[in-house]
Amino acid sequence: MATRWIVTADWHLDAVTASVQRFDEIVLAARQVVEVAKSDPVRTVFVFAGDLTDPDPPRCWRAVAAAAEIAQHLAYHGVDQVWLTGNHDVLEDGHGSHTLMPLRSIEGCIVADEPREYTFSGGRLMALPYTARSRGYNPVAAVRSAGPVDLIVGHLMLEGIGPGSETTDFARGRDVFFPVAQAAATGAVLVNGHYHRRQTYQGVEIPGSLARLTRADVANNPGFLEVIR
Ligand SMILES: [Mn+2]
Repeated sequence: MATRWIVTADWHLDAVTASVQRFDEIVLAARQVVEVAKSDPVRTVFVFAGDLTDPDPPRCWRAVAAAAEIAQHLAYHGVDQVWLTGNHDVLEDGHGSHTLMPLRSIEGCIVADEPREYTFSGGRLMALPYTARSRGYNPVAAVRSAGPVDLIVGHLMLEGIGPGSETTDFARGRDVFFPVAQAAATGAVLVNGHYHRRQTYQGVEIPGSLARLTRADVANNPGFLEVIR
């Protein structure tokens, strides 16, 4: 039986557009993605591909609370889930801290804050999260050492891609590149968060953000990915 991977990324629940806090509407959109995941829990894996919220603004707390509530809800309904850290989620504190840490205590919720493979009932996923410098890794080596996987999901950068709001207003952290050639050689479906416009770039599927976050995103069509594999 094929697995249904529901991939969503770049919620940026702390986002402010022209002085308007976007929290309420983005959480509503996130809950709709959750409803889709819940509609067929047995064969679904919910994947959050990074960038929940910056750790700095005080409003990060309600963003973390919303994510915890959603993760708890998914767990209650029996949906497998994995949450990757993005470049906005991590702190450079030397301890590998990030805004997804509280989700670790939810039973059945996987937080992928290091490169790793995960086995679910219906398939295998390799996570290539963005990490702080103190937890830095070589994505090329990580993919080369991977076993067979169905999906490789990252929150890294793609060389040569057209920049959007993730690169302008939402710049944060350093460049760590998605190992496109090595990942493609595995035969897995390739997915990467970070970029706010839904697109396919060099064979890598990008879900895009759940909302238009700046005026530069006006032509974006926010959504999520459903990968059957
Ligand atoms: Mn990002």
